[in-house]
Amino acid sequence: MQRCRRVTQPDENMKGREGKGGTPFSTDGFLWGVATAAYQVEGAVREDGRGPSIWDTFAHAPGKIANGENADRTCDQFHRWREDVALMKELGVGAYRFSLAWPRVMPDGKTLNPAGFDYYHRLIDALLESGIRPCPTLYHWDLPQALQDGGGWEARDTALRFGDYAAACYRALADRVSQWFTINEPQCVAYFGYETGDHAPGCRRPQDVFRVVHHLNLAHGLAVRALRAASADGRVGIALQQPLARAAGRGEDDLQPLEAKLDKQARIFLDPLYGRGYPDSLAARYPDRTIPVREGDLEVIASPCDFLGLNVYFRETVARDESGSDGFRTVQSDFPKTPVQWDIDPEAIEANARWVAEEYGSQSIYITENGCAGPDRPDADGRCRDTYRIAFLDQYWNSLRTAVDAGLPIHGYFLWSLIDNFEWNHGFGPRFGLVYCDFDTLERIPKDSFYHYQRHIAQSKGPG
Ligand code: GCO
Repeated sequence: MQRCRRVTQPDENMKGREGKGGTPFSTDGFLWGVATAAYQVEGAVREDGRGPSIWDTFAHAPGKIANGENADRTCDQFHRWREDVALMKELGVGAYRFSLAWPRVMPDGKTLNPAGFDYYHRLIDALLESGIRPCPTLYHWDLPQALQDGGGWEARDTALRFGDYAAACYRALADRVSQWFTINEPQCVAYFGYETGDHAPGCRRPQDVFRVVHHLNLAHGLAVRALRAASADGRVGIALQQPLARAAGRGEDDLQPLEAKLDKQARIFLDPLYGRGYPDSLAARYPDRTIPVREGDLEVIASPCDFLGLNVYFRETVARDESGSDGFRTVQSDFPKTPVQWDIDPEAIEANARWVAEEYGSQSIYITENGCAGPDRPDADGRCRDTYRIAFLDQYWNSLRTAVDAGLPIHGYFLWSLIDNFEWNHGFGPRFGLVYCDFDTLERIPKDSFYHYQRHIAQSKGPG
């Protein structure tokens, strides 16, 4: 099973597995948070002048999303932000990682819609009043459809537009926002959006995918530069998908597919970000794909960041496969599984953080996503007993703790997700939330894991 967005049907056997309790931290200043993304939680897709995004178009196209679902309403955070902020306050988190919808702020991707910021003003003010740090991501996959019509991420112009959009966001919000993420998982944007076509805009043009990667990297760099120009003390980084995978076997030969996957999905982003340019191996392996680097681009992409975000769920297992250019394919592992058949691989946190710290010298790392999904629903007494999630989180928090104790520079952790939401092409089936959402009534019910995280955060606060 491929990690990203390929979830299978929930396995009822996982229900009822009890957690033992993760070891609490007492790390001063460690940031505990939760994460969501605009298209997944906001709804209100036509309010206050919001324009259509590629995900609106994709979700409304027949056959793209499980059960023909879309996020026109989803959990309606656009109208229920008060309730959600109150839940976060009750939870005790120190930060909320959410994303700004580019088509809300610039409906056509370039013309400012001041009303589009009103919602974010309200949300950010409420977070600050509750003592929660707002950590917006500028791009979590909802490109304005108008920019797609002009070429999407295959067009260099989209990266330039992103720089302007980032500057507009900083102008509007940097007085109250101190920590920013530029782009969430550009790997998924490029490979699911342009190679497999499982995500918006649903293209299958592998020959163009490195062009898309380069423009995403450039967009990131331009956004970093725009922040430096706009704010002296704002901090910024990117949120990447976990770089590491596992080899299916133990032989020398099994390392080759690992390297090939690292080059294609991790180093192609990390190397230029850290000033090394693109890996040479790519040109040899993919002779028909070009990376349209222009003079000065690599300097822009390598603009220093303040931290690196890693979304960590598990390490995919890969085996050699010479049938295509990649040289690797993802295979099943014998790891225990979550209800949606993702591997339970707690050491993935420590291993990934160690790898970026050692390979790239990353000085400040945030785990920007971690969590698991299941078929959660409340019992007859109204309580949602997601014991499998509690067991999962305990194991991952222990790995996090081991990593921090070992001196790895991890400064925060954002649990995916605050609330059940729209899981891309899988629709509303897989529920990742600490809070259950009834998508008919929009009622919110904190699950058992909500109270578990609440206790964990409370116990993890240092003695002062
Ligand atoms: C991602 C996204 C989230 C997902 C989450 C669960 O990493 O794919 O950032 O939007 O919903 O990871 O799949």
